[in-house]
Amino acid sequence: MSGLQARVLEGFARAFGGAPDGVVRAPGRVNLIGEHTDYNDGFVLPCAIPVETRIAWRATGGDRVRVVACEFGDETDDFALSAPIAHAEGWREYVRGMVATLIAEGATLRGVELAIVGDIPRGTGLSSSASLEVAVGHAMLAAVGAPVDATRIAVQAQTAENDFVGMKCGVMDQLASSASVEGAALLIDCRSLETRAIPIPAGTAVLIVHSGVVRGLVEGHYNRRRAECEEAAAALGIAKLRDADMAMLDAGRMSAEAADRARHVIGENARVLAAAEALAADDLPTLGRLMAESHASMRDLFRITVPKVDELAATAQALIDQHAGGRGGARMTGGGFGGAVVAVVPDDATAAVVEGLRTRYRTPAGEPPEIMVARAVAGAGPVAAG
Ligand code: GAF
Repeated sequence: MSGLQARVLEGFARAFGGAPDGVVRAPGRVNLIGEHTDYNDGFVLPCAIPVETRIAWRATGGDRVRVVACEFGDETDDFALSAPIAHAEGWREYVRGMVATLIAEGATLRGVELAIVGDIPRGTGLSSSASLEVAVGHAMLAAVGAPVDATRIAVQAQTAENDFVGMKCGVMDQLASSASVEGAALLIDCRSLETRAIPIPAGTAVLIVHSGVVRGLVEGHYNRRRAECEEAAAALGIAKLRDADMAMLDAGRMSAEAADRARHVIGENARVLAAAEALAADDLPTLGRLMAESHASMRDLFRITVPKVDELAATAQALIDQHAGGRGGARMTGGGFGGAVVAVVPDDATAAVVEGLRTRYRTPAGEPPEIMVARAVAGAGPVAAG
């Protein structure tokens, strides 16, 4: 039995007594390329990673949702399904937001007991909140025997985050957690919500390297970038920057800053599509070049990197050039202002790149970086008993 499975079963027994009716899981994600494109109706290329939220659930009937968060010292929550669901602090807000959204969208839910565990590092941009929302959705629907549609539950999780929590994120994190395919990255068209699994070639590793810069006050920065994109689209007379092209930006219809944001989004969408083709063709030099261009665009045009993250991405790229002859690349991943760098590296160079990063990079606290060598896992679903 995995460590998380044992923890969730023990946590359930401690809080509620006995055994759950079932266990569900929803993974975190890392984005290979396509940053701040999702809410512009563009393209992204994330993959789900082997860290996750796991929830043990038991149907109790009646009206109450009773929850224990085992990673938070067994803190609890308890609320009714039949009354308006009030806001709450911390992890409770995501649980309540997802339940409120399911109800608002017509689900008939019944009372449950939920025990939550997880191993996604918080503050690193690996989508712990999206995975919590998606896992709660799976548990609530499983408890009433309702089927789960991977795309619908992702959009409901996004709605919970946008309208209940107040973070105006796009759909990438939730859809990656919900619909990813084992061994593949997921090319998502965030307008149509169509997805295409792009197999990650055998012999290729995905490294996630934490800069040690914990993302603080991110929501304000993030929501401002989103508003700037909306302003740029409005100035161009279009609904979303997906429909913009570089030629439109020369007409001088907006501030230099807004034009830079739009330039990033237009370039990044093209890079995602090219990166998906490169990955599918096992063309790691091209993928690496696109990742480097993406990082430069986030730094210079979208302005969401910080100096330590720039240093880490440059260090990783130099090591990939040195040990893999440029077969692979590195870039900041996630919403920005700290967090992690993702690197795609051939297996034969992984040990040298990891060792080099531990030797050459120091976090702001003076430590070597935390590094995860990840494989792409499947999206959310029930966990088999045992
Ligand atoms: C965060 C958001 F939640 C995503 O929707 C996405 O916009 C990402 O930042 C940036 O690409 O993870």
